[in-house]
Amino acid sequence: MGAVTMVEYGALPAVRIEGPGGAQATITLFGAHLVSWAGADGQERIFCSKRSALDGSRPIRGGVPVIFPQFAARGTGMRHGFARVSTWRLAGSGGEGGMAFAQFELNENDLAPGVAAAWPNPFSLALRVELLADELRLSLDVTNTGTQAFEFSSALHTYFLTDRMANVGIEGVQAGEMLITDKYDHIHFGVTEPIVLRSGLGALRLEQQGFPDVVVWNPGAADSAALADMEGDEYQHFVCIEPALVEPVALDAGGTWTGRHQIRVAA
Ligand code: TA6
Repeated sequence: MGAVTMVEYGALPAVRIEGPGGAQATITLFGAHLVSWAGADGQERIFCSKRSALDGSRPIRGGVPVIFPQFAARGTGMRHGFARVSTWRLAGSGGEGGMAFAQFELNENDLAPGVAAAWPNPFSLALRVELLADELRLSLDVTNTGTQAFEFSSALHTYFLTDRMANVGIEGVQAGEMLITDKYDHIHFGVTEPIVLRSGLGALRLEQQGFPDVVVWNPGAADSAALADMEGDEYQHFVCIEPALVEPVALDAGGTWTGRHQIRVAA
């Protein structure tokens, strides 16, 4: 329990965490991108496209992209920000008391020159990934290490593996259970209840703190066909449920913002 090893995921260096009861997770340094998670029951819970680039040339299609400092095209910077296309550092790992973890960090010195020039604010990001037997905990700290406030948005753009779209039900983002029949792309502002995701793979209970919003996305058949990094009917096999801070907020010099996401295998 608590083993953390370096592995390869495609052509990308990655960290594999082995947690209690056989739980495991894999996170690439490119993007600090969690690409696989299974709890003690061994069921993979995270979708990653078979056609995803896995060489750092493009964002990974699937997993948990870390979105920072911009959500989607809502700003003048890179779509969904630069964190998902930057190479993070493994800053710590370990485990005790039924939990194993790895922590990844990124600051302005890690950015490609063009990226740094476009967003000249000193900052530090820390993504901590904690594995329990039946639970994954993600925690993102954004720290302003400069002398002037900056604005940012963020999300943990989680692609959940499902069996078929027709079997997906989501509780907690709107009144009643939400079903997805084709393309769906919606920001639910101010979600405070836990969310339950049901599919033929079982149920997951999702909770978040710090992130005020939840984005639910599936491209549906037509948009999926237009995505070069998504294969055939893969859109049938995932839904994105993303804890998000969509409207930019100001972070004062020296300040830290924290967003958390817990995903638990439910009965
Ligand atoms: O979070 C939803 C969304 O903004 C959708 O509009 C959809 O385009 C998705 O993210 C994926 O974006 P990407 O840049 O990874 O293709």
